[in-house]
Amino acid sequence: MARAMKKRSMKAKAAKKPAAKKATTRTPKPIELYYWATPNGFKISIMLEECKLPYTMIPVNISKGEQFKPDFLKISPNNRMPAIVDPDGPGGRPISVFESGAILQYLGRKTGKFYPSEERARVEVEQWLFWQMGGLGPMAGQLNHFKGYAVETLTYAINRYANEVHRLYGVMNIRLKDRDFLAGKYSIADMACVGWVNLWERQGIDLDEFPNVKRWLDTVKARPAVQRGMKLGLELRQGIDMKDPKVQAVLFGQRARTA
Ligand SMILES: N[C@@H](CCC(=O)N[C@@H](CS)C(=O)NCC(=O)O)C(=O)O
Repeated sequence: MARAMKKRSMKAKAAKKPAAKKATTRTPKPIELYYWATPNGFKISIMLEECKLPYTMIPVNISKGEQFKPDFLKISPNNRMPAIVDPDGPGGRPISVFESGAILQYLGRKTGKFYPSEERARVEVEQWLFWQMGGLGPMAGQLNHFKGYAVETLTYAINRYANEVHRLYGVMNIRLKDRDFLAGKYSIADMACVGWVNLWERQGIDLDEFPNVKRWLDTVKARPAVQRGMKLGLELRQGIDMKDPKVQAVLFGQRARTA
């Protein structure tokens, strides 16, 4: 008797209990990475790998002009990769971001990783991130162009950019004299630079002149996520000749679009 009553009261209790919530662990939707295997592209593949964010890579073959496809231009109006679409953007709605520096900052804010929120630490990172975006990247890019791709040898242009790149390595070497990474701790600023510094040989730089940069490069390149990021999509570039006039016609001599 007592047992039966107990059973009934247990049943009644169970009836009062609110229905158990269904488990709501949903897998995050992958970020779409519009990408080609270049130092600017590596910045984002490295960050996605470092943060272990799920992503799908959508190749943008810049040697074939895929950066001019209307759907890509809606995401990246500057006809440059990398760009991302995050289906889980602010407010749960999709967001697209172009410009590698802005993407790194976005992913840093989204994950809280490699981009500190404390203002002083954040300013340290931003200074070196923008140093890369406005200095090392463009100067090394121009050097690469005049050294490797220009149809005529323009000594003045080569020297101008070679000197500037050399100067920038010097700035970096001094900065790294008493710290492991550009902003102290490993951050998006290091991710922005590694693909560019990795081209030191092609840039005509003697790394023995810049021992702190050399040590930094070895340390950053030893990270498994960096290795994965810098391998992404390399196979797609195989066999592309940047000196092919058809490729050069796509990439060089671009002028304003009207739409
Ligand atoms: N400031 C841009 C530069 C990106 C950039 O120059 N991307 C190159 C490849 S490294 C590109 O997409 N080039 C296509 C073109 O020149 O049409 C960023 O950092 O995202």
